[in-house]
Order: sequence, then structure tokens, then C-alpha cells
Amino acid sequence: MADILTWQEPGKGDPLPAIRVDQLGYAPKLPKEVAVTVAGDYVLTDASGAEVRTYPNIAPKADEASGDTVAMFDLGDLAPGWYTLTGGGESREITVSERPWKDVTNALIKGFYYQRCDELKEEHAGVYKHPACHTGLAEEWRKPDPPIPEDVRAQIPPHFLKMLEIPPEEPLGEEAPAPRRIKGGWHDAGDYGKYVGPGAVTVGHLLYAWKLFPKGCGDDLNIPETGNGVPDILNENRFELEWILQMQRADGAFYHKLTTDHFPPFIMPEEDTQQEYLSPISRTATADAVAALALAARVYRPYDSEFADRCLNTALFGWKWLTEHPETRPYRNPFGLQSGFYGDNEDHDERFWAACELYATTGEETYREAAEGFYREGRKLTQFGWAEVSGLGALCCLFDLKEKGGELLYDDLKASFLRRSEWALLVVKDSGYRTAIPKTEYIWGSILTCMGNAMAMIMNTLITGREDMRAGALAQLNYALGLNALDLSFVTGYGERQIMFPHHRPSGADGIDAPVPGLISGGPNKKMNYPTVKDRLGDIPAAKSFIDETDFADMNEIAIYWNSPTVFVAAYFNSLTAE
Ligand code: 9MR
Ligand code: ZN
Repeated sequence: MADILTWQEPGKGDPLPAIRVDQLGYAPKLPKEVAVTVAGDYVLTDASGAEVRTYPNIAPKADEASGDTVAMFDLGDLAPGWYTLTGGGESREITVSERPWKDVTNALIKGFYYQRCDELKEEHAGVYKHPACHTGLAEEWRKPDPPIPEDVRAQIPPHFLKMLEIPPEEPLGEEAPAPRRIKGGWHDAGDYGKYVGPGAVTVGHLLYAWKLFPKGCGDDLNIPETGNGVPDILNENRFELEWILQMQRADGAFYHKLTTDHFPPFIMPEEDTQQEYLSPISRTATADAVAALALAARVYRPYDSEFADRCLNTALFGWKWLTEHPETRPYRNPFGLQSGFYGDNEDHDERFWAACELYATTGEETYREAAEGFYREGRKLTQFGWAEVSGLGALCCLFDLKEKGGELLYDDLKASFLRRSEWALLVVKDSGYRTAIPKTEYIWGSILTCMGNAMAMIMNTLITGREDMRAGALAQLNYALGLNALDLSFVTGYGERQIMFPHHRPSGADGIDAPVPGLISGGPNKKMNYPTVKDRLGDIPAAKSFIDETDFADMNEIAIYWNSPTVFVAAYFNSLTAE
């Protein structure tokens, strides 16, 4: 095997290749877009050196996001084989194969297994094995916020002060619940925290990937449950769902998160023995949990009706709490609980998703009415992130409820969805590398924008059959796998030039050179939230604002809810090659 190339600091080392490709290759009957940064004629030859096709007069244009001049073109239909594209004084190998994205899709799903808060056994995890972690008893966080001294208060910006005025939590029961062991769940990201909202959103992406593209989701992933008669993607999601089920408070609301009060240093999970706390509850976490559990009740019913009932009953109890607490009240981190925030001022999108799933699962009118109410407020139907989740509600309406959604939740929503998803394709057309990230949106976790837009384009093509939408979505998978301004695959373990140093504690602490495989990086971040990055990168173009080093969580962390939309996209294209 050729040496793995890695991220290259701009201006250092050899210049990046002028021809950019999907480093895992292309499928015979799907688009094969490549990018080139030098003008001229390009020639494709096959393994015997015979000329297959020429692409004359390719004329790159300036691309603001990357600062490159770049042109993209489709190589056209090709039989499986090895090819060489030559032009602009360079050549690059191109692979065409029947199942180019099969292995990476499986790896992206297995990536969740590696995030399990559990013992990872050698037979499943190989060199990435580790003993059980986070095995202590979790306590409810009950420390009151300390008063803010006047001189400190005077220095706090007004918008932040306003946030501090939000009461940090619902009134707690008089007595603290007994500390208890809460098992399982996925570590969220590069840290070991576990957060209900982001976890539920991740399950949403993955269960819809499975519902829509079962043939693309692989099986036989060598996880502990493999071979039990349940598809492995469902086995893996159940590990998170069982954790979510334990995160409900006695009154029906869900705790926002289960974390230690500080991020630990780069140590293995079993070495992180700090106290774990149940944070205050939040409405967003509660509604997300209700939605994911209601969806799970439908998905798992054929395999295990006891589990499906448990999911549904827990969801119904959570929904009852939500209806008794209709007012929006954003979560705020109590002082001292310094793990991830996942703050969100708006909870109607979460309630919308929850109502859609409950309606789809139970068929009861009250959920339809609730969903319609939240829908009427105007939803961002093409958003799939941890903060704005309306897209998951759209998935439910468009592909599960369908005609049962009626005039509003089907006809109107479909028309509105199709209109809004045009925008995703416009972003692609506006980008030199056909990347679905607007040039101003290279922020922390820009891969989420990219994959969320790809999901919207896939949903569009599933409804309309449009090939331009499908090609637009495929360009995002290509982006993740190296067709980008950095010539870099953002998925650990995959690609000729791949990230090696994600901000991921186990990968940094395990003493093994290769990072844990199947994890996608958050990607370029022009905001450069970490001040030291600015000194390193200076005024670099947005699409190149990236450093493949462990220190930079703001550009090179991994997260479960970045892997999951990537699974959705990869599973779709993998399923197209499975027929
Ligand atoms: O994904 C989150 C990103 O959108 C925010 O800008 C960022 C800063 O608040 O936080 C990200 O989430 C992190 C979380 O707070 C803690 N675990 C790691 C997450 C990924 O970086
Ligand atoms: Zn753990």
C-alpha cells in the first residue's frame, strides 16, 4: 500500500495536486466529477494506456471560498477499472468500481461502536480496545450558581448577561434522587460527554438512513450484537436509545446531558474517573428524546415489541411533560458545569419533530394537530443539525406519513420542502468545488452544513427523480472523501490523503499512530474560534481554514451528529450501487 499522505500546511511542502478526485473512486453509472486547477485539455487513459476520452478546453474560474481557480467536470460513463487523467502538466489515478463507498459506509457506522461508553473488546475493536469507562454513579447537579460580583458583572456583555438571567433549571424535587448508574450511550465527540439532544438527532439521521436505504447500510459490522437477527445499524442505535431511556427524570422531562464538570485532558475513557453529573433538564432535549423514541417504537416493533413499547411509553410520558410546559425556556449551563453547552433559544422545531413522530407512530389526531400548529409557524425544513431539527420532521412527513399527513403536513410541506431544497443546489452551483457550504458558513462543524444540504438534495431527488439534485448530493460525498480545496479526506482511515490527528481523546491517548477509523472531522472553520489558529493560518481562504492537529477542536474534532448525516448520504449512494 502506498504511504498515506496527510494534511499539508499551506505554503509548505509540495504544492497540492492540480487534479482533485474522490479518493475512494467512482461508480460506473453515477456522476464522476473531478476538479482541476489548471486550464487546458484533459485526457483520460485506461490501464493499458489507451485513450478513452478527452475533455477539451477546461477553463478554471476564481472561487472565493477556496481562493483557487478551479473547474469541475464529469468524466462520463466508464466501466470499472483503473484510469489516469492527464492535463495541466499532471496526472492522477482514478478508480471506477462497483461498490466504491461500501467500506467507508460500514466504517462510518462502525464509528459509533467505537464511541460506545462501554468496554470495547479486542474481538470487535482490535487495537482500539479499552476497558469499561464512566462506571460511577451519576449525581443530579444541585449546586446553586454563585452570585456574580458587581465588578465582574460590569464586564459581562449585555447579551450574555441576559442569558445569565434565565433561571438555570426547572424547580428540582425537594430531595435529590439517589445517585445511580447510567449505562451506555455514545461519547458525543472528541470529549466523553453524553448529550441527549445531539444523541437523539444522531439516532434520527441513522434510523432514517436505514428506513430509506436499508441495502446501503451494511450489516455484519463485527459489533457485539452481530448475528442476532437484527440489522447491525439497529443494534448500534439501540445502544444509544437504551441510554436515552435512562435519561428521563421522574416527572417526564429529560436531563440535557450527563457529563463531568470539566473536559478531561487527552486520556483514555477508562482513565476519566471524574464524577459524572446529570445536568438540569431542557425542553429541547426532552422533545428530541420524545421524537427519537417515538421513531424507534416504529422501527424496532418488528424485532422486539417489548423494547418498542418501552420507547413509546417513555416518549408519551415525555410529551405529556412538554404539553404541561408549553413555554420556551432555553437551557443554560449552570456555573461550574463546564462541559458542552448545546444551547438553543428555539424549541418549536424540536416539538414539531416530536409531534410528527408521535403522529406517525400512534395515528392519533392530537399529535397531528400539534405538528400542524408548529408547522404553521414556518419551519426550516432543510435543516438537520443539533440546534435546528425541522428537517427530521420533514423526513417523517415526506417518507413515513406521506398522504396520511394530509393537505398541510404532506402537500404543503412537500411543496415548501422542494422550494427550499433548491437553495442547497444553488450553493453547490455557486462553489468552485461544488461544495454545499456557503462561503460565509465555514464555521465550527461546517461538515454539518455540507451533509445537511446533501440530505436535502437526496430527499429532493427521491421525490422528483432529478439528476442535478442527485449529482449535487454526490459532490458532497466526494468533498468528504478528498475532492476539496485541501485535497484531503475528512474521514479517518479512508483516502490517499487523510486526516490523522482528529481532536478525539481516544485517538490521541491510545498510543496507536492511526486514529480510530470511520470518524469524520468537523472541517474548515473560518471563524477560527481558537485564537492560536489565527496566528498559524492568518488570512487564509475559508475552505482552507483547517489544521489537522489534535489541539484544534474548532476545526478537527469529530462528533456523532457529523458522522450520522454522512452515513445518510453515504448509505444512499452505497444503496444505488447495491442493486
Ligand atoms: O457542534 C458544536 C458547534 O456547533 C458549536 O459551535 C461548538 C461550540 O459551542 O460546540 C460544538 O459541540 C461540541 C460540544 O459542545 C461538546 N462536545 C464536542 C462538540 C463538537 O465540537
Ligand atoms: Zn465512557
